[in-house]
Amino acid sequence: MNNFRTGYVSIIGRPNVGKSTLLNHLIEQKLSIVSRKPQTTRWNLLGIKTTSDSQIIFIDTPGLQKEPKLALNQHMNREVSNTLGHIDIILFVVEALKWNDLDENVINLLKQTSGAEIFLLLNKVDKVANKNDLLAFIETVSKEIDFKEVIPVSAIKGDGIERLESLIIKRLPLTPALFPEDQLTDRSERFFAAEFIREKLMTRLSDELPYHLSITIDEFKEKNNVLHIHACIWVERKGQKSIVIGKEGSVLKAVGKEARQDLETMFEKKVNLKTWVKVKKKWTDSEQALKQFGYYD
Ligand SMILES: Nc1nc2c(ncn2[C@@H]2O[C@H](COP(=O)(O)OP(=O)(O)OP(=O)(O)O)[C@@H](O)[C@H]2O)c(=O)[nH]1
Ligand SMILES: [Mg+2]
Repeated sequence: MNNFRTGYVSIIGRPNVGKSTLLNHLIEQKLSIVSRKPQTTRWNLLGIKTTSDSQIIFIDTPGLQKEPKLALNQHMNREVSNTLGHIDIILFVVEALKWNDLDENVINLLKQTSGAEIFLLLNKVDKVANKNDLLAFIETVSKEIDFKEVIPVSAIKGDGIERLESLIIKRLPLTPALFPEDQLTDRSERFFAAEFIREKLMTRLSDELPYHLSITIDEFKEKNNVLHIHACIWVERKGQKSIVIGKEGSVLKAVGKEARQDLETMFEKKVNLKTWVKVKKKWTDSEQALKQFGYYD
C-alpha cells in the first residue's frame, strides 16, 4: 500500500481537439460524449482509473472558449477554471500541427495556474503524414510553457496512450486511493442518459441546432429489471422543435433508438426510453433556465 499513487489529472484544451475521445480511451469505456462539432462537452466529468498500484482521477472538461457571451458558454469556461485549483497534472491537448488563437487562449489560462505539472499532448498524430514536422511545432509551442512531458498521441487509435499513462503515474503523489476501486465516475445514471441522447442529436442535426439543445431527465425508474427513462429535449424556438421531431417523428425515433442502445450497453439492462421536445426561449442565456436544466449542480 505504501507505493500506491493517486492524483487528479485534468484534460484541457480548445474545443474539438479530442479531449473526450482521450478520456474514453484512457479509462477503456465510453463515458464522455464525442462529436465532430466543437463545444460538445458542457460539464466536467470524472473518469476514475484504478489499478493495483494507482488511482488516476481524470477530469474531462469543456473546450475553452474565448470571451464567451452566452451564459451557457460562460458556464462551460467556468467548469474549466474550476478544475485548476486542486490538480496534480494538466494534460494540455492540442491538435498536432493545427495551432490557432484558441490554443493561445488556453496557454494564457495555463500560465496563471500554479502547482500542477503540465504535459503537452499532440493529439491526432494519425493525421500527420510527416512526423518530422512535429519537431518544429513542438519547439514553437514549448517556448511558452515549461512542459514536463511532450507526448504525441492518437486518442482514436490509442497510439501513445500506454506511455502517457505510465508517465502520469510516475508523477502522482504517494497517497492512498480517494475513491472505491470499482467507482468509474462521479456522475449519475441520469446524467449519462441525458448526455447520450444529446450526443445522438449532435451527430444527426446540422449547423447551429445542437447548440440550442439541452436534455433533462424527468423520470428514471427501474421496474422488473427494465429502466424506464423519460427525457425532455429543450430547444429555443418552435421551428427547432419540428426539426428535432423530424418528419412523422423520424429524427426522434432514430435518436431514441441509438441512445437506447448505448444506455443498454452502459447499464447492462433493458431500457425503455421516451422523449418529448419542449421550447424554452433563450435558455442558453438564462441563468435561471441553466439552473433548472442542472448546469450548476
Ligand atoms: N483523426 C483523429 N481524430 C480524432 C482523434 N481524437 C479525436 N478525434 C476526433 O475529433 C473530433 C472531436 O473529438 P472530441 O473528443 O469530441 O473532442 P473534444 O476536445 O472533447 O471536443 P469538445 O468537447 O467540443 O471540447 C471527433 O470527431 C473525434 O472523432 C484522433 O486521435 N485522431
Ligand atoms: Mg469533449
